[in-house]
Amino acid sequence: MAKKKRQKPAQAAARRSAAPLSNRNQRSYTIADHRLEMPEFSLRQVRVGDSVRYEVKGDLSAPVPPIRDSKYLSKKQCIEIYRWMLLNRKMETALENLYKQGKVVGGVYFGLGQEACSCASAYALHKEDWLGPMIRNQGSLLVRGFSARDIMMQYMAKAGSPTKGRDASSHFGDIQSRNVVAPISTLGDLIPVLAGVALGARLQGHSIAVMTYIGDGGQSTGVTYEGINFAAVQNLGLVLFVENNLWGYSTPADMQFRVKDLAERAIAYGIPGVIVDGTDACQIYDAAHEACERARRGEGPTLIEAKMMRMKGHAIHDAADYVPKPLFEYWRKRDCITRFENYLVNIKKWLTSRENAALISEVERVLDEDREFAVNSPMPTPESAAGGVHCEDGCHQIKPKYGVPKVSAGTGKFKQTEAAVHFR
Ligand SMILES: Cc1ncc(C[n+]2csc(CCOP(=O)(O)OP(=O)(O)O)c2C)c(N)n1
Ligand SMILES: [Mg+2]
Repeated sequence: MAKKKRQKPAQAAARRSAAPLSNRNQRSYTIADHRLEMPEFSLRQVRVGDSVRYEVKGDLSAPVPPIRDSKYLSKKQCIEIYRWMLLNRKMETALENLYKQGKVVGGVYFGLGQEACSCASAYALHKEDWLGPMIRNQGSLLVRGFSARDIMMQYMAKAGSPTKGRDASSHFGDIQSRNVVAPISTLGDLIPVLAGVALGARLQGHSIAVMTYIGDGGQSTGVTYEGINFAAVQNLGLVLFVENNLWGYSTPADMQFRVKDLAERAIAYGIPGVIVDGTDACQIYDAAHEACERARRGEGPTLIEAKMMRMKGHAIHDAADYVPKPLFEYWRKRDCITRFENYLVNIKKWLTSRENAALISEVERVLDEDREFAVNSPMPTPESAAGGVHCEDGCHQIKPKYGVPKVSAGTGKFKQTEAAVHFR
């Protein structure tokens, strides 16, 4: 009889670790992934002499996926979002030209390829909700009620711009009527600020949605962790879009984090994580809408990872030469506007070619008018430079938006008072 070969200890250990764990030791978590395509490719850094370049590995020949039908959007709403996306893109093209004409003060930042993410996300907000956009979310600002004229004047530092020419490109908001917190350049810092807005609203008896964005690069910051964790622990209505556009400056996402999907980070915060195709406006809207509804019900934050590609350099000064060309070609075929246009005109037949052409030329007309107005409007006077820094009329009151509640001892219920916060 053949003798049974004795296993070496290392082999036995390997067999043990490959054996299925009992249910008691095993945990499973769910990340909802709404994409109709799951691209699998990776970027590798290659050193050639003194220089470095990136190589892309994976199948880049896959057919372009269809748009996923929205569970919530009507025909009219889809067309409205499409219009915002067109305005977003055309405004940024106009800004690029104004920069080349020497009319812009400072740089220009683009959200090319990310218009669906900006516009369809902000479209899910209600009037009483809040938005904290980042530099590429100029489409979100348009949806929230700023005009292309405001944004172009801001870039040209005109007297009539939101900051009256005192601050750069994206650094403006509106806490009075549009509920927009000005972007904060320090990456991640908007997250605790927006969580604080939700907390403030809740102390005043309102559960609202507060939406902000962070990039694949910016999500590595410590304050991102602190902000999301605080919102999670406090059950605040934070809707965080992690815009994974594959690059942070010239650093590819593969050199930024080891998790497969950034949505997986949600598991460690104990909140829902969702993945969407960032070039599909319907997927973006549906995820944003569900997260906002959850927020308004007081059920806490949601992390939504939107996968897409930054289709230009970091800003206008960056030619993005380090991006492998096949990657651009792959994502250009997935352009969010071309795909949405095809969906509306050819798939759903919600727009005839003629209606589509009329819509595009109406957007161009509005933009031309706004650009002319912005170009011809005056620069600020030198004397005005120091204005608006300190309160000029003595002390003023900033009234709480929703009224100040008081937590009465014992009941934990809110009572309204007439109190207001004084700033001196
Ligand atoms: C805390 C912090 N570190 C560094 C920077 C400089 N910085 C500005 S944008 C940027 C890259 C951001 O990449 P990502 O978060 O992926 O956003 P994207 O530009 O791709 O939209 C860096 C490093 C900063 N503004 N804040
Ligand atoms: Mg990025």
